[in-house]
Amino acid sequence: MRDEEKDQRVRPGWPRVALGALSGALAGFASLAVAELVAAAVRPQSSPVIAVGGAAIDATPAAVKDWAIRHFGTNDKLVLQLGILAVLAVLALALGGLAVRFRRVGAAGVLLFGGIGAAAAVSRPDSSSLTDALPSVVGAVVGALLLYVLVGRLTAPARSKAGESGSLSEEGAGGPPVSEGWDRRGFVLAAGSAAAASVAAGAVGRSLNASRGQGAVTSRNKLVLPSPQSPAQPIPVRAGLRVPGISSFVTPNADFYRVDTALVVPKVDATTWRLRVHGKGVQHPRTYSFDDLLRRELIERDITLTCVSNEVGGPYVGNARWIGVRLADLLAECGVKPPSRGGPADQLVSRSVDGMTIGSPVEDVMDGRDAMLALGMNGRPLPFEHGFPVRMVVPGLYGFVSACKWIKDIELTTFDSYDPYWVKRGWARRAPIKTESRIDTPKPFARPKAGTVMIAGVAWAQHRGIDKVEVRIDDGPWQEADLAAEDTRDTWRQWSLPWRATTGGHTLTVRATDRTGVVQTDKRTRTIPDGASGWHSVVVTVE
Ligand SMILES: Nc1nc2c(c(=O)[nH]1)N[C@H]1C(S)=C(S)[C@@H](COP(=O)(O)O)O[C@H]1N2
Ligand SMILES: [Mo]
Repeated sequence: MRDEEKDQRVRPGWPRVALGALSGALAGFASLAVAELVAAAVRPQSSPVIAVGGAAIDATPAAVKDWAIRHFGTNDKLVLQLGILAVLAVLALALGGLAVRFRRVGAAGVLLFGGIGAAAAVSRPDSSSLTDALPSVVGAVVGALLLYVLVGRLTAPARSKAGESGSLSEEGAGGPPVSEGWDRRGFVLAAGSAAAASVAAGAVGRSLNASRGQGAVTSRNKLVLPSPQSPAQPIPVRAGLRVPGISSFVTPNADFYRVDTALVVPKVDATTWRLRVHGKGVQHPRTYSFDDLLRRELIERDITLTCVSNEVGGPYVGNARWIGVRLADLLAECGVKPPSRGGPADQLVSRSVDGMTIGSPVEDVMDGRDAMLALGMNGRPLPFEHGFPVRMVVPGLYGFVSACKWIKDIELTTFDSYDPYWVKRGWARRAPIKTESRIDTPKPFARPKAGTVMIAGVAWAQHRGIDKVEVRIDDGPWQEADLAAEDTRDTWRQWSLPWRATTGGHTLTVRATDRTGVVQTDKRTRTIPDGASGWHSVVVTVE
């Protein structure tokens, strides 16, 4: 009996290990809640989950990231954060269980995770201050102390004799010896108040974080875009077909695809925003304010954007009417010459406030196409998600080599001497958009009625233009589709084909031909390194 009792003290029983695990979970939750609160005072991006998540995004192999974008779409970031929280929860439970036997080790473990969070926060590319470590450090210290105290209650003798402390210690009297030799009341009190305080800290931190960036919001609300000196030509009436199910010719801002690495959307105040232009061969380096850009000649252009991660038939393509300043003019003003006129720099690297780097060919942005620093999207200031206050847009180049959002710096350099973000991760240095087409309707596995069925969709070959779209039913001959009017060669083009559908299963396939005569290839390639190719097919069952 004596031996058994001794054993109980040294080797805590499962109920107590479970309470230890609960303590670990509480300590973990308290750490994150406190970190959230401190991050509200420092900056939202310094919160450990955001920092570790950002580091995870950067460290994720290109293939996995591409897979995540394809499968979770814009929810990829939510999935990532939930994943991190799930891993943390498991670790916290384990540390808590361990702490029942090794109290200091458990607490040290919490500090270790705080250290990882702090390291991630200060090494993020958008971190400029060691204060970014504070949320993780303060959170971890609070969590470690809490775990130490809670587990202490589990192993300390009860503060009051059984009977005096009421139901709390009487409850377990007849059961397993969990209630013996530990401060049940102290534990419940400490755990309960810690949980309540954490919920409060977390909630306050959350709402403070959410209300940050008021200056940016105000600057955006106040912004009235001047009417452009060089307006876009009106969109031809017949550029948009009236076929149910086809993508609208202009993609509304709210529906526009979003692809970026930012876990927290940067909120940049236009009144303090600056753009620096410098680097190799820049004879007159300059810094521009938002007002400097507003005072320049503004151009308005319809340009279709495409993501290199868009698989054949995928959704990461959208068309908008942009307002901005001509990038080539601004570069020329700084004394930049394209390589074809003897300029020493062939790569233009844009940097964003969140540390993204994007490299574009200087030759392309200065060859007369409407490469621009965009301030407006479909008649509105850029939405925060799409790069407010200023982003780059270059017709004909995939977004990852051209469309830097939240831009703050342009450096002229060479492709040989610098690899930007995506290139470091296995994507191509140069990536013109491939000629592609997509069937929007009928949808895959649709069951249309026999008779005339409209097959319709979009085709794009930005800056070359679409000249022909053909559709094939099963293994039949290619039939030329009706092309909608072309807006510009920088925009996608709608097409349609009335089909006399007969009952049974059918495979519909589309291919486009661009104005240089290139027929969309049937050779299927992956999105990495320079964009997917192949024909889009849709299988339907006609009833
Ligand atoms: N700062 C920043 N800019 C960025 C990115 C990013 O991750 N960060 N992603 C690029 C990619 S891959 C694409 S396809 C376009 C997408 O622009 P959108 O989200 O406005 O559609 O933005 C580009 N600009
Ligand atoms: Mo992209």
